[in-house]
Amino acid sequence: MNPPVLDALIIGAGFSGMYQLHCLRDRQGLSALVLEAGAGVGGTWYWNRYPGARCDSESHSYCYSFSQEMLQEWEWSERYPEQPEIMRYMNYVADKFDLKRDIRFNTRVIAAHWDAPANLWRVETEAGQSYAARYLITAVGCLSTANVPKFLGLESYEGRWVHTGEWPHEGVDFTGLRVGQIGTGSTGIQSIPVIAAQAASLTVFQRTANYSTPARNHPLSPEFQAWVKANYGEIVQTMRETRNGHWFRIKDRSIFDVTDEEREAAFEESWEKGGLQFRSEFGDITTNLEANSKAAEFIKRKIRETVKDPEKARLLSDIDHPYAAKRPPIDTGYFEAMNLDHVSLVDVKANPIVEITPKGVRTTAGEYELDMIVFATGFDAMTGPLLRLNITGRDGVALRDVWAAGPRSYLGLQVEGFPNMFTITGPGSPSVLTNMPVAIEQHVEFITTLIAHMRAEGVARIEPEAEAVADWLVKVNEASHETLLPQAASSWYLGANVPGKPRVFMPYAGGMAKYRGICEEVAAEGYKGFVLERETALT
Ligand code: N01
Repeated sequence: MNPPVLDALIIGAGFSGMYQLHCLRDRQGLSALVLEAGAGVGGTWYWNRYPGARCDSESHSYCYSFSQEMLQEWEWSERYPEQPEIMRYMNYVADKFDLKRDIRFNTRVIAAHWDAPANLWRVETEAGQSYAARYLITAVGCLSTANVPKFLGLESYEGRWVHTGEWPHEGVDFTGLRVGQIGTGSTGIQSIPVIAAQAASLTVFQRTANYSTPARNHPLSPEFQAWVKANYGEIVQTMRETRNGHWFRIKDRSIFDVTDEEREAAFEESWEKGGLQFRSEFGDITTNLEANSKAAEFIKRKIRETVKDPEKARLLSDIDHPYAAKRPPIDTGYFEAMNLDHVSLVDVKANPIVEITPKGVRTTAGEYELDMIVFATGFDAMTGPLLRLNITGRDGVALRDVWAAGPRSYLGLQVEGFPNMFTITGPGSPSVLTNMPVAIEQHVEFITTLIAHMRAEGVARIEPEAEAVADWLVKVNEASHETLLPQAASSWYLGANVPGKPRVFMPYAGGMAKYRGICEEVAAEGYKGFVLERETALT
């Protein structure tokens, strides 16, 4: 039996999918359904329950801004929201807008194909259900496909292993265990101090040393909460105007405009304040290598001052890329945890991991016996969540093949040959270089307006022009080279963390504000760069 035809199918019930459902169903009056693999809302936060999981964006800016009522109603408790608090927030939003009735949980999409004669997307789930819809909207996030390196012998390991991005919901008790953790990215840096506080021993396997600045998390005072609520209009305005979508502005001064003493004082003050603002202290930190090296040296010195063991301090401060060329972590006691006697650091750049043995991890320097291994090894970022949906477009062409040499899209929103499919925060959009809710709201609103336009104008089909895709690819590439981002050889922005993945800089680095302007211009010029086919053209 043919499934009933919906207006829109949305894949994923995180920040993107929930807002998209609200926009299409409640504002446009369309029939829309969300298919979600997890048993609840939350997206990335539903899966990333690892110890210490907390957002690096400040809570009052890590939320939806579309509803004044919600901004006034919801109360964040700490400077950075912890995973359980974000889950409470997501459930609050879902309940407020009665979203769950149109979300099918425990429903993993395993394939989607474009049925050209019917002008529909047909979607299959793991449980064998079929769905059909006019528009397919992927809201699968950028960091939702766990990257478990294919280590030789993993299946022979007699202990337990877990990936931070697929953390057991019942939690993990490390008491009395010899734990090994592979990975020191934003996730690993958060989990290490928390695991160290419980485990009998913690062996950290570091491949690339990382910069980190202190988060300085704290409970929010009633005065700050009141200030935020009174000033939300201005805060949201700033988030929309800045490059990264944060609530603070990047300072409009060069590192070379100040004396050595003034620079040092500015860095010290910023270090004490904590958070991602550190990279915004001077406008050229992320664009000029010489300016960047001043910030990098400051952080490396702080690491050496904090870490007492000279060898650990050397390994942790021997960083091979410019500051913030990889996503800069912020931490709560990461370098301090390295001072604990039961925390050891293994350099797996000098002595790579050879295999996982039944007893633990073997590097070229020896074997480490472990009761548990934590993989904080990140994600098959940006393209991974989309490719695992097994999407085929016009003429049965697979997205996997179209993207074999790297993702190609127009504005990170649509792929040529995949009509009426929209990718929220897809590769080629600012997405991961932005405070995510800001990027998500902009994309969802663009897609909603575009669909409304199509319906009003009798447009049955939309996809980008080949030329627009080619031009956008050049722009994405150029924008990345205006920054220092491509200079980190092992960054996941480049796909370099997954062996065999094409090395292409995936997000648009021109800044959220500029991108928003480009999208507005595209819409104002009748969706320039898209091919819009009317109903009559199809009959
Ligand atoms: O992943 P990562 P993540 N052998 O890819 C190492 C967001 N996030 O989960 O750098 C040995 O950054 C790898 O080493 P290297 C944020 O955008 C947000 O930490 O490739 N090591 C690296 O050390 C972030 O950037 C928040 O040499 C291996 C680590 O594993 C993104 O998620 C919190 C290896 C992976 O680091 C991803 O962060 C957390 C191997 N074979 C994350 N393979 C908040 O805002 C990989 N590694 C809360």
